[in-house]
Order: sequence, then C-alpha cells, then structure tokens
Amino acid sequence: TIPFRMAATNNASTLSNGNNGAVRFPLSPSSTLVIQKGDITKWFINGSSDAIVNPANERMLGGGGADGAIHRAAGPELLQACYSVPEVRPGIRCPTGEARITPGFRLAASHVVHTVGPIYYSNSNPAASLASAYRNSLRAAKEKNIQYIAFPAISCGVYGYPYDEAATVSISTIREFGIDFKEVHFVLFSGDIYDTWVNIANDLVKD
Ligand code: AR6
Repeated sequence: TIPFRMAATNNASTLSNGNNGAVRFPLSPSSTLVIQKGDITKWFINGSSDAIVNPANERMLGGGGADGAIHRAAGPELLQACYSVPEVRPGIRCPTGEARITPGFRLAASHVVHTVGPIYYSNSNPAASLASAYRNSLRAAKEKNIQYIAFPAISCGVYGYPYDEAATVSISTIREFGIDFKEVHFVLFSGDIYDTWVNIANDLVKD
C-alpha cells in the first residue's frame, strides 16, 4: 500500500489583503522564477501563451487533488481531449516522468501540460522521475511556444514526496531548463509548501 499524506488544510490561496506572497527570482536576464501561494486553476498571464501543469496519473483521465480541480475548472472538453491522447500501453497515456499537452478549454490559461510525478515510496529513483516530469513539461510547453508556465508541487500530495526534497529537485530543474520561458511560476496551495519553496529558492537561486 502507498503511504498517504492528507492534503494540507491551510490552503491559503490569497490572503485577505489580496497578497499571494509572490517572490521573484531571476533565472537569466530574460527569465524569472515566481513563487506564490494560490489556486493553480485560476492562474493565467495572457490566456494565449500560458500553460498550467496538471499533476496527473498515468491513465490521464482525471483524479483527485489538483488534477480533479483542473478538470472541473476546464470542463468536460478536457476529459475528451485526454481520451484522444494515444495510449502507449493499455490504459497508459502518460508514463511517469513524461508529459502531454492539451488546450485549456474553460480555464483562463490557454493550455494544460499533463505530467506524472513519481509515487515517492514505490519509485526506485523518485528524484530522477520528478526531474524528468519537470523537464518534459517544459519541453512540451516549448513546442507550443508557451512563454509563461505555472507548476503546482508535483507529487507533494497523494504521491507523498517530502516537501524539502521535492523543492530541491523542482527548483534545480527549473534553473537548468526553464530559462527559455519569460516566467516560470510555482502556484502553491499550502503555506508550508510555499515556505519550503521560498527557503530553498533563496539557497539555490543566487543572482
Ligand atoms: N492549486 C494548486 N495546488 C493544488 C491545488 C490547486 N487547486 N489542489 C491541490 N494542490 P496532488 P500528486 C496541491 O495530490 O501528489 C491525483 O489524484 C496539493 O496540495 O494533486 O502529484 C492525480 O490524478 C499538493 O501540494 O498530486 C494522481 O492520481 C500538490 O498540489 C495523483 O493525485 C500536488 O498534490 C497525483 O498526486
């Protein structure tokens, strides 16, 4: 059985004063990492060259957590688009560490990148799989000329990845492969994940 961590309860999207805690870190002269609290289903920059990343499972037909919220917000057209993604093996549309891209339909963002992070306790090399999920998400977005992309904390919910280890892998991978984007955002649903991400970015991203 897979150890299960309850989703964080302090799902601070925006504080009452409207402050989402956005912190900006330069990745290059033309590229910025932005870490903020919030609900990724609401995120967009311009509705035409922006994408949110869905922490999906290998079947790619919806689920709980952020995946469920994204499907509800995008509408039933998203599920139809997912069905038309070809299976690579019976029932499997997106193997762990890979990514697929669809339109965003009723979302404010123009696209959804679906990726599958590792199940922490059953994957033999979770760090490699998590890095690959981020890298392949960026690659899929780049192929559609996306310039702004927002990630949740992939694998940090049902899939049980420890926050500090996930932050190190995620931010290192964005530093290395995210510099082609104007902005790479993390939109984090819980205050403790947000705090972990900001602390680790402060250590890793020195300008
Ligand atoms: N906006 C931003 N982050 C969110 C939102 C939201 N609206 N909702 C949840 N999160 P999880 P995983 C956070 O479990 O661990 C699904 O059933 C959440 O607090 O969504 O990769 C899929 O179908 C956590 O920090 O994804 C798969 O079966 C983070 O998003 C499985 O869960 C990721 O939590 C994937 O598990």
